[in-house]
Amino acid sequence: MEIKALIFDLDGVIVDTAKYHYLAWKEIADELGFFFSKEDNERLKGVSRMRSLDILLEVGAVKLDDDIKIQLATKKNERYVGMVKKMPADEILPGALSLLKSAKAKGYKIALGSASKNAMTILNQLNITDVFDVIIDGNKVSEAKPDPEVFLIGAKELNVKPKNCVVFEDAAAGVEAAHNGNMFCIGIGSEENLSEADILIPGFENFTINDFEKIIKKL
Ligand code: B16
Ligand code: MG
Repeated sequence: MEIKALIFDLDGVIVDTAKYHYLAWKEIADELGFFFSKEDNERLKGVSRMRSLDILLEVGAVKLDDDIKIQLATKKNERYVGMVKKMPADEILPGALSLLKSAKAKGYKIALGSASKNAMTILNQLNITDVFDVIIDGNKVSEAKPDPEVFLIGAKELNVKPKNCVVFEDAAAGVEAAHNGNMFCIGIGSEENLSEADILIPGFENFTINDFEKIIKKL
C-alpha cells in the first residue's frame, strides 16, 4: 500500500497538554465541590470540550443547565489557554519534531487532525505551524471523534485518498475515528487503552522515519 500522507493528532501525540486540561478542569471541579482525579482525566482525552464537561459533571454527579455549562466551559478554557500560552516550545514531545521534519523532507504530506479548538495557539507556541501542509482542528469539524470527519477533511484537503494516509493517535476515540475513515492507525501509548490500534509505539523518542517506512512496507 502506498502511503502518501501522515495525519497527526495533537494533544498526547505532539505535546502533553493533558496536564493543563487536567489542572483547568480540576479547578472547576474544586469550585463545584467534588474531587476530580487524574484517572478521571483519562476519560477526557480526545473528546470535545463540552463532552469533557459532561464527563466531569458525571464524575461529580452534578446536573446543571446549559447556560451555566457554557459559562463553566468558557471559564475552563480561559484558564487552560492562559497556561498553554506560557508553555515553552521545548515541551514538544521527544522525537516529534524530528519525525515531522524528516517525513516532510522525504516528501510525505503532513496534516494535523485534532479535536482542539486551541490547536493554532498550541502549534504557534511550539513554533511548528509551518511543518503542516493542512491543519484541521475543532473549529473546522462538526462531528467529534470517533466520527472520522477530522481525518477525512484532512485527507481531502491534502488531496490524498484515505487508504493512502496513516494516522497517529493517543486516544481510543481517535483510533476508532481513523478506522472509521479507512485509515491505518499507529497508536501512541499503551495497550491498556489503545488495543484497537494497528501498531502501537510508546512515543516518538526512538521512532524514526526509517522505522515508519519499515512498518508501511509490510502493508
Ligand atoms: P479544546 P486532540 C483534544 O485534542 C484533547 O485530547 C481533549 O482532551 C480536549 O478536550 C479536546 O482536544 C478539545 O480541546 O478545549 O482545546 O478545544 O487530542 O484531538 O488533539
Ligand atoms: Mg490526543
